Amino acid sequence: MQPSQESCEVTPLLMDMAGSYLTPQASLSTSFTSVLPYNKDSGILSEAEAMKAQKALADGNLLEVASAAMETVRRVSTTGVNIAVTGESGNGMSTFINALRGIGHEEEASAPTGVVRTTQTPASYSCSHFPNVVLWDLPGMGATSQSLKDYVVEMEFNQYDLFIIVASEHFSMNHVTLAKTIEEMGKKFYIVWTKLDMDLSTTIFTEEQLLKSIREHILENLQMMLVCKSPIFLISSFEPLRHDFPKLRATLQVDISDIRCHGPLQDLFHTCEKIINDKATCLQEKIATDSFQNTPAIRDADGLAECLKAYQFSFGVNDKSLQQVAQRMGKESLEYTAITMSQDVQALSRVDWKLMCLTCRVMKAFLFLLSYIPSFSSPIVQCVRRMQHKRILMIVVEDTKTVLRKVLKDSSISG
Ligand SMILES: Nc1nc2c(ncn2[C@@H]2O[C@H](COP(=O)(O)OP(=O)(O)O)[C@@H](O)[C@H]2O)c(=O)[nH]1
Ligand SMILES: [Mg+2]
Repeated sequence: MQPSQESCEVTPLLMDMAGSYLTPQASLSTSFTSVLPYNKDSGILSEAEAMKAQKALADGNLLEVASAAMETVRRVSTTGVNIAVTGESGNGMSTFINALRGIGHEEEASAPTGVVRTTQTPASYSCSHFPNVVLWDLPGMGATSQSLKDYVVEMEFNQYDLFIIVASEHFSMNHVTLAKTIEEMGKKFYIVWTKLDMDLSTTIFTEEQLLKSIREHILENLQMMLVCKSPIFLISSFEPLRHDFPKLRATLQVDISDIRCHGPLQDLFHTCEKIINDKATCLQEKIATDSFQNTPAIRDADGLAECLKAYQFSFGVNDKSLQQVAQRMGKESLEYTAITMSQDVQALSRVDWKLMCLTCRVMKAFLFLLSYIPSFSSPIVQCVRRMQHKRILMIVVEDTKTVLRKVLKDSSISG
């Protein structure tokens, strides 16, 4: 299956590696895979970004990690995204693409539409609302292939980042199977029910009843094949400002950004998580020996509040650092401080039962009584102290990961 030559909207499609334009013949002999216009390498974390985040975390500088995340998001914000529009012929796929692009079907750059089958090969279209996104108008199911399996192979479904399944008038078994196939590929898809204007003009129900029944009809069919819930939009391509069309645009905007950022930010999280875990292991080893008492920041090894502060500072989840991070992410400080468990030792001892046991009155009384038997006392006190410190350390480590997840999520949304 080759991409159509009928679309000239997305110029990179017709460029060869040297940047020169391919002749139609040359292009026709090029595989579909090789002409997908974007370099997926931009969707991974660069070595420099990983190094920067690693160093920042080792220094407990979460603000710098937040900057690294935002830089990554900025870099990948132009990564190409391929969206396939698929369905059955005549459902209104090409008309939907024109509506999404905000152009009429009579315009020269529009996707050809009509009652006869107009789309025989995949055709690509750019869209000014979504820079660096290619909308692929696929031939309808059954137009070219014998079976859905053939269709999926011929259309090279694995090349797309997101699918829009267009349906109208009825939601067929073909639509459901298509949805199931895409779901099994681990890809995201939307169901777009179009020609709503036609449904509304012929129905005997109120608009509200009609919308509800269409939605239920789609959901029932999807559930028959146990397809998970996916976004459903009820639209008319002739009224791109009404019904679910604005919501569809907004959802697309978020998902396109998510597609671009997901891989690199996941990489960044794993890189950071490893540093956090290594740092925790190192501190645990210190705690296991007596040397932790000599750690300058922990002057009094018994002072758990002091110990908590020292670990918070070491991982960059102290109040001041969280405030700075929140500010960098354009959020209220509270949004960041409220998600951490380790606000103060008293609060911590209430929510963490392990720490509660280690710091409760019974434990204190026990340690007090032990102090009358000095030969016993010292090793047991040391052991309890170590357990307390380890527990606090692990809570701070978990908090650091929680804050990190939020930083990555917020930076992805801001992108
Ligand atoms: N009333 C109405 N007609 C539509 C709508 N979308 C598409 N059509 C019509 O449906 C027919 C098939 O549309 P087309 O986009 O070519 O379908 P495709 O084969 O799925 O690409 C055309 O006559 C379109 O004008 C819509 O939202 N409302
Ligand atoms: Mg078409």
